[in-house]
Amino acid sequence: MIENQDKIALPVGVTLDRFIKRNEDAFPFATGELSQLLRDVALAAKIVNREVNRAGLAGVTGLFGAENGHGESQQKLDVIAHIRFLRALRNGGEAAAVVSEEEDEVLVTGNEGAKYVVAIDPLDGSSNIDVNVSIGTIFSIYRRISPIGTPPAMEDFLQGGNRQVAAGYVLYGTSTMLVYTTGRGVYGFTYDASLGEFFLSHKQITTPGTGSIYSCNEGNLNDFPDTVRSYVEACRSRRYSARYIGSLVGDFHRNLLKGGIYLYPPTARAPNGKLRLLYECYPLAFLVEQAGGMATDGTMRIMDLPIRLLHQRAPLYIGSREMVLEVSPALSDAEHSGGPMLQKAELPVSTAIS
Ligand code: AHM
Ligand code: MG
Repeated sequence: MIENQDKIALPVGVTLDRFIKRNEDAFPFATGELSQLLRDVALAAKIVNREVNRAGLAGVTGLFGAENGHGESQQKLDVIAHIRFLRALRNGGEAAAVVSEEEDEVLVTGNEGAKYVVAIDPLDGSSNIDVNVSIGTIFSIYRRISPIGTPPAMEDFLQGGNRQVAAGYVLYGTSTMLVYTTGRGVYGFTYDASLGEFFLSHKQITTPGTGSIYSCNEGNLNDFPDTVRSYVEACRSRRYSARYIGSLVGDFHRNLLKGGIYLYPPTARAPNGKLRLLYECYPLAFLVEQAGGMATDGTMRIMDLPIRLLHQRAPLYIGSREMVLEVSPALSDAEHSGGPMLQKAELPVSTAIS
């Protein structure tokens, strides 16, 4: 799964900038644009981190008074984070277009010569903003398929999860972390605000093969499909721990490190699930697979799910491999009968940096 491991193994304590630079040097065709894009994301993350930390003081929590395109009320910080990331990506020059949870349409940056496009949920877990609970940013990067030098197209974003070249998240928690993958393992960086730097703190993250934490909104249990309801009941009877923040990044991050499963099944209110494929499910699926875990919609690998709409929703079962297999019976059967879909060798390989 992880190539060039020796070349990118650096002592914990290196800065994100240095790590990205060394990482880039390990790949002969690297031209530095993707590296710059990752630095732009990190810069915006620092700015958003500052806004999140002083949100109560600056009076920016609470509703902005508008609704985003999906009829969800926008929080002030959602809007601020959206603007910060957009500016960083536009001014950095390496993103031709951006899709954000906060806007219906593709946002064109004017950087027509850029090779990449970015899908982003600028501030996820918005219901937690006002109550000082962890929130996060999720991002996903594609190499555009529209000709470079021409306006970017919607198709650039509808390539499917396997075409991601990088993905990651920022967790604004007890400390702020940036975790990302370019398809060669998962690395975590912790922010030192006094120095204004992210430092490598979690080298080559691998997730436990199983765990004893399950994370879902159990208030919706009666709406869950039978297989999922039975699985949750099994978790209870095994005395697993229920842990659910209601911030996907926080729940995902905890389970990634400790072992566990996050579930957002279809419900009566959200028959296709609640989460968005492009900037929530795909990027976390890419990360979890790179860490040795698994992500499905209950019937197939999230990375293989076709996408037709920018803001398409999907059910999500993600985390430790054994646990996700248990709630995805068709895939489990395929694996046991030697089916090809879940072989580790099939982890994404379409991630060359150029
Ligand atoms: P958001 O993008 O509006 O913040 O919604 C996504 C969030 C996830 O972070 C979280 O896991 C989930 O919605 C919580 O949903 P619910 O309140 O239905 O449990
Ligand atoms: Mg979201």
